[in-house]
Amino acid sequence: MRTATITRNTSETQITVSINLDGTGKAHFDTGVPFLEHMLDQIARHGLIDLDIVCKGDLHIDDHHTVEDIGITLGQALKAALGDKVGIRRYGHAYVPLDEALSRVVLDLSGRAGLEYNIDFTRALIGRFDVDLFSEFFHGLVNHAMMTLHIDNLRGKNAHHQAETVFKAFGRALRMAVEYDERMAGKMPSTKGTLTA
Ligand SMILES: [Mn+2]
Repeated sequence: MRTATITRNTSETQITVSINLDGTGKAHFDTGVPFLEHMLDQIARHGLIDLDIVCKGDLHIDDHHTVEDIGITLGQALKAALGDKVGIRRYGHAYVPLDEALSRVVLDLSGRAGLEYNIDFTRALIGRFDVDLFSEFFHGLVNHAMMTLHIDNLRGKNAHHQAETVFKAFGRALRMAVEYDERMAGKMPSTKGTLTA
């Protein structure tokens, strides 16, 4: 089982993330930001990744530090759990619809940080949640997981649907990329010989 637990403490947030890439989609969250938890649950369920995330953040200010720092810590946990990446598929992609909304996520566990983020949200708020924070979340995640991530919401009218299709597609794409490929067994999926340098 590829697992990791990372604790990250700053004056703004105290976070512990536990991850199992070979899980069943079991999830537990205690972050104080319900809509983010609804999105993290999509990553776990559709990625078949077990996730336990506990965060005490400065929510009296706003959700910003909590959402960004959960992205950072999840990225660190993902990188640690992936280890040397021998035998994995490395690339993943998925299209996910939800009613009128459709999103595409393509990723490469490349060892390099890069984010192309294209979501034109139709509203600034989903309930109490500021949609600007999704960009902060994914920047934090790719910068610490060291992955290349292309996110495109291709269409959508309902902002909840726009966000949910992105997170479901991210979960699906991540599942594909971290999966072991029988034909790649014992091999590094790179002609460079490493995906961690
Ligand atoms: Mn929903």
